[in-house]
Formats: sequence, C-alpha cells, structure tokens
Amino acid sequence: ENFAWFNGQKVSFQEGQTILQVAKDAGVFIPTLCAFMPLNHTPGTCRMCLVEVFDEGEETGHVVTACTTPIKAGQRIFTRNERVRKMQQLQMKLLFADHEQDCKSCARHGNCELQDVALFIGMTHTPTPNTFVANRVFDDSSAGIVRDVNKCIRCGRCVEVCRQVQGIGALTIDNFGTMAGVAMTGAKRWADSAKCVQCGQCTLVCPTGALSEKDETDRVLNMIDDPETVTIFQLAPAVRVTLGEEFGMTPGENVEPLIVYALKHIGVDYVMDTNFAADVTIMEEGTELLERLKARKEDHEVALPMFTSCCPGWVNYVEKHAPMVMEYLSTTRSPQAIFGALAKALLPQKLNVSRDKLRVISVMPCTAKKGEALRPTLAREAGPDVDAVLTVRELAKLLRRCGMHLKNCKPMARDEHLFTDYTGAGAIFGTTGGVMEAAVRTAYALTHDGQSMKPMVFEPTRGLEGVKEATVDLGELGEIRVAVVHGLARTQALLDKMSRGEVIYDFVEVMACPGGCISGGGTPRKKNNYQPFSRVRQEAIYKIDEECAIRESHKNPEVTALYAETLGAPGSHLAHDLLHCEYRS
Ligand code: HC1
Ligand code: SF4
Repeated sequence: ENFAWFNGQKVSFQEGQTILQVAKDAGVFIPTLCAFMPLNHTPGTCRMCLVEVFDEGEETGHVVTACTTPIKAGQRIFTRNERVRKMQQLQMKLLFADHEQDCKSCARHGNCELQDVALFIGMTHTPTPNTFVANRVFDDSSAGIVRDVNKCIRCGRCVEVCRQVQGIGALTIDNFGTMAGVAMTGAKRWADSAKCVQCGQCTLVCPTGALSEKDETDRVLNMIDDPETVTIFQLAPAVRVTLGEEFGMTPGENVEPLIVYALKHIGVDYVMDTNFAADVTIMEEGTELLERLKARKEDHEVALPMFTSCCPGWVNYVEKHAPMVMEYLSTTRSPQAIFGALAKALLPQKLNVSRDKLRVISVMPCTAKKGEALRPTLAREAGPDVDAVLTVRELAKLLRRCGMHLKNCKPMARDEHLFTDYTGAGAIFGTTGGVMEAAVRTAYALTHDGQSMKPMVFEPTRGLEGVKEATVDLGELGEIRVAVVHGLARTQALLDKMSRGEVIYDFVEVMACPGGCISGGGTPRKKNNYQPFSRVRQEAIYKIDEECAIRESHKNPEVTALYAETLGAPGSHLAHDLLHCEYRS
C-alpha cells in the first residue's frame, strides 16, 4: 500500500491519483475554484489548490497545484503552511484585481465560491478596491440566462458541463483580448447562439455570478403589488421538493404547503398547480399516442416513435441540433403552457375578472421555461398565456425580498378544484421517467376497459439510470416499446442508435437535464458540487405520488369535469386550439 503525509497525517492512496484526489478522499481540505471533481475537470487554471510538497528524503519543498500533480509515495504535503497561504493570497489578489467586485448586487451574493475561498485562505482585506477597469461583455440577450464576463474567473466548469453532459459545446473560454472569459462558440451574444438550448446546467456549476438566470423578481413584485391585477402562481412539479434547500431545509423535503402560505402572505391572489396541467397533458398526449398507434395498425403513414415535448430544453435541442425529430414530437403543449392557456381562457369567467387583468406567473426549476413562455406559437392575440417565469432560485429571492423565511411559514391548504387538484401521475412529471410512467398508467387503462395497471408503480422507467427501456402491454394495440433518456449527450447517442436501427421504440421521453426537472438549471445550486441531491429529490417526488389517493391522470376529478363541462373529449377541436401547438421555428 502507498502512503503519503498531509499536514503530518498519514494517508494511503492508489497509484495514479493526484494530490487533490487523495486529499478529497481523505477529507483533507484544499481550496479550489476551477477543479470540479464531479466532472473530472482539473484544468489547473485558478491556482488556488497550491500545496507545498517535500519528496521522500528531501529537505526543500516545492509548491505545486494539487489538481494536476500526481502523488508519490513518501511525500510530505502541506496544504496550509505559511508559504502556501502567502502564495494562495497572492494568487487571490490577482484574481480579484481582474474581477468586478460589485458583490452587493451580484446574483451570487451570499452564495459565492470565490468569496468562500478568499475567506478560507485567510484574505483579510480587499487588496485592490475599485481597480477593476475592464469592461467585458454583459450579455442579457437571451430569455433565460445572463452572462457577466466581468465576474468570470475562467474556471471552465460551464464549458465542461455543456460539452460533457449536454454534448453541445455552446461555450468556450476566450483567453485573449477584451472578452477574456466565458464566451459563446460561434456567436457574440447568447441570443445568437446556434447551439445553446437554454438548459441552464452551466449556471448550476458556475462558482461566481458570471452565469445566472435572468432575474424577473422585480417584474413579478410589480404584478403582485398592482391593485388592478389578479396574480396567479403555478408551481411546477419539482418546485416543492427543491425550494426548501434555499432556506437550509433538508434536501428533498416537500414544502408545498409552506409555499402556499408564503405566497399568500406576500399578496399573491391564487396559488395553483402545474401538476394539475400535467394531468391534462397526459389526457392529450396519451390520446395522441393511442391515435398514432391505431393509425399505424391501420397501415396509415404515421410519425412514430412519438417523442415527448414538455421539456423546452429538448424542444430547443430538436430545433437546433436534431431537426429530423421535429415531426415526431408530440403536439401536446407542455404543462406550463397548458396551464397558461386554460387559465387565460377559463379563469376570467370563474374568477370574474377580465383576461387582461390576469397575470399568470410560473415557478419552474428551469431556465428554458422562460423562453418557452415567449414562444410566438404559444401566444394569442390577446397577449401571452404565461406572463412571467421564475426559477426556483428566483422564488427564494422573491420571498427573501419580502422578508419571508420558509421555516417561519405554516402549512396552508389551497382552494380545491381551482386548477389545484392533481394526481400522483401529474406529480411524477418532475423526475426523469415520470412523464412516461404517467402516460403508461393512462394508456394502459384506456386500452384495458378502464382497469388500472398493476402494480401502479412502473419500475422499469424509475431511478436515475441514463437510458431506461421497457415494453408496455396496450391490449389490442399490442406491446409497445418505450424509452426514457435524460441529459442531452446521452439523448444524442440514443438518437444515433435509433437512426442506425440498433434500437426501435414507439414512445420516447426526453428530459434535457440529467435527472429531469428535479435537477433543472433553475434549481438551487450546491457549491462545488453537481446535482448531489437528485436521488433524494426524486424519492420525494415518488413519495408524493405514493401518498396521492388518485394516481392516474384520467381519474383526476377536476380534469374529468374540465372535459365534461368545457373541452369535450381529449383531442377535440377546442382541446386542439388550447392545448396543442406545432413546435416549428
Ligand atoms: Fe418540468 Fe413539466 S415536469 S417540464 O420538468 O412537463 O420545468 O418540474 O413544470 O411544463 O408539469 C419543468 C418540472 C414542469 C412542464 C410539468
Ligand atoms: Fe450549454 Fe445548456 Fe448552458 Fe446553453 S444553457 S450554454 S446548452 S449548458
């Protein structure tokens, strides 16, 4: 066995590991800003992980970056002696001299890794106040994400996540010239990127305020405070199991009743639910799938496999990177869009307010939903269906700005039957595999004289495995093959396999973010980590499903009433007008 010493403490290691890896495994703290172990990313550019190393038998030490230096047996390594601290502090001075220090207004205020590391290495004062003169790009041209190159420390984590996890490569580090920091590949502005799909995974790994969601809390505060308007919030499935983290609560804790209280207390008129709309999505999308399968059985030309289209990052991906998939997308709108359409069409009468006085505000775990809400194909002459989209991080900010802390809120129930009723099927949309499982439950019942699938839980599409496959018995329509994939690099690999004919499916669920919405680009970030809470968030979603008395979308009483009283049948003319769209650019 190999041994080395960290600050006098004996530690064993495996051949080939770097000093940083061994230190991490042994619980020895070495500050880093660029190194990002979850993605195996160690570019060695921030130079904060300096350590002093004495080789076996040597009297003089040398200072190296721990992330790029392989460890050797018998080495004595010092991570925080005076020499190391002095050099780290000098390096930090250089970083700060090149960093706009407008911390008070920064999106990462209170949550910044650069500030953390400065503190950890013992910086005692800001050495270069107001000396930052560069005027780099501040790019708020896209719908969902803001890029402030004045805050970029060139760690390259965003570049890596976009390339490695999403397979897209929309970002690069421009090391030269006036840009000097995170840049778009092949475009000057975010809005002009032919590659980016707005998934926001890059914002999850950025250690500073260089990449963040576009903040709409001011706009939403104005809507809430306007006495003339009626504000309606819709909560996406994943919001309730992710927001708590922002307030120091246990990851995965379901805080839905606390959100209702908090929003009501800051003056929101109605708190409704995207989960309800997810049940409606299943009615339409399930019917659409069965119709396509029936048509194929009757030898008609038909677009199969059908792909889900509720994830806007995926729809953007199809437009920009896989246009041949376009005609295979389900035409059913996403739950966010269905909610907006139904709210603006039906609530004026129900609530006795005119359409132009209604404001629909979504809370989503997603940065791409902001762009989805702005799609011209989802707007009507009378104006947008969804007026503003907040990420989970922005909802936390909104509440803080109103002096609300979730821990001080009391559970509060909502009005029933007011776009609030949801089933377990609607709830599980928030995780990878959830849309598929919800669709399978309803499709099974529709093809088995209303009998429920047994067991209700569809194990093959649960969990976090990258690609999940299953077959489903749909009675007269036979067995169909389904697949679930999450993360866009994996999705492209699956599309390649499909086009080579190596795999054949009838229905495919795609979520752009690994894990699905529970790990969306608008969820709370965990410093120097990547999606550590996917599993607990997913389990929380499954628990909500388990605790729902009704677990199939077609049995949602509010949904059945909606069809009976207003829409007619799924796929009806009115349903088509309100609940479907062509995703064409
Ligand atoms: Fe999602 Fe969806 S599940 S896309 O992940 O279909 O964002 O949570 O709201 O619209 O319902 C996101 C989550 C969300 C939609 C639903
Ligand atoms: Fe890449 Fe997604 Fe970030 Fe766009 S939003 S740059 S696709 S990680």
